[in-house]
Amino acid sequence: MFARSARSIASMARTRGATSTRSMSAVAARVIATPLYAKAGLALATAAAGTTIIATSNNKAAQCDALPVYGVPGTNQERTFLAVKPDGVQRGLIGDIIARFEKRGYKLVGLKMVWPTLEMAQDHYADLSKKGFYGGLCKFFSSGPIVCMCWEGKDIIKQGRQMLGETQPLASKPGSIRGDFSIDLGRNICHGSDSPEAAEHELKMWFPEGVNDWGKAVDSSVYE
Ligand code: DAT
Ligand code: MG
Repeated sequence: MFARSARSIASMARTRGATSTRSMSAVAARVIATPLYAKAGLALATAAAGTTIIATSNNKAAQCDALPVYGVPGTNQERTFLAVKPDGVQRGLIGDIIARFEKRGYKLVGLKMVWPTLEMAQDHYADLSKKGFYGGLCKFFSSGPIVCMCWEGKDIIKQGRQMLGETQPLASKPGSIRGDFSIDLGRNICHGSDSPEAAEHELKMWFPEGVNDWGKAVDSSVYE
């Protein structure tokens, strides 16, 4: 059932890619709407390679976003929210972390740097609000910019968690991101959604403006 809906969504995306300027203007107007978190004055940049760019008459650009921001769980269009936390940014690990997912064959469909407010951190970690470490965690998460990413591909939610490693870096296997790059629990450098429900919540929260539905030319060399 998921595969069928994914196919129809994919064909919708293809059709949309060929639609007229008039219908694209409506898409552009929607995508250009100011993101919630950009209003905090803290969103620094959004970029993604290979985006389908549509130039509109007022010289702004936007992309088609036929899929919901959280993709289609259980298909090759499954999506997850991954973030390089303030410690990972400080330590210059953004490129290394992105490279692992790129080299594995996953597709980056959303990327931006955001300096979270304390309120944003509290919202992001709301499920941990009863824990004793919640206050310190939120304070740290809002202490500097993070890199927000939306990654797409088969089984990405579970595979993403495995590639990050265990919450406790000391229990993380060498070869995992946390196992290779971190030591202490409160400085484990990265975040990943732990379920389809979490991915939906987090992607809606961090990418209210949507992401980029672009076709990756080498997908036929990644998927059989
Ligand atoms: P994860 O980041 O692996 O999803 P989590 O959601 O349980 O783990 O916790 C969020 C972050 O909070 C985690 O990356 C590090 C921190 N944390 C978790 N357990 C902690 C603890 N017992 N003491 C201090 N910080 C903790
Ligand atoms: Mg978690």
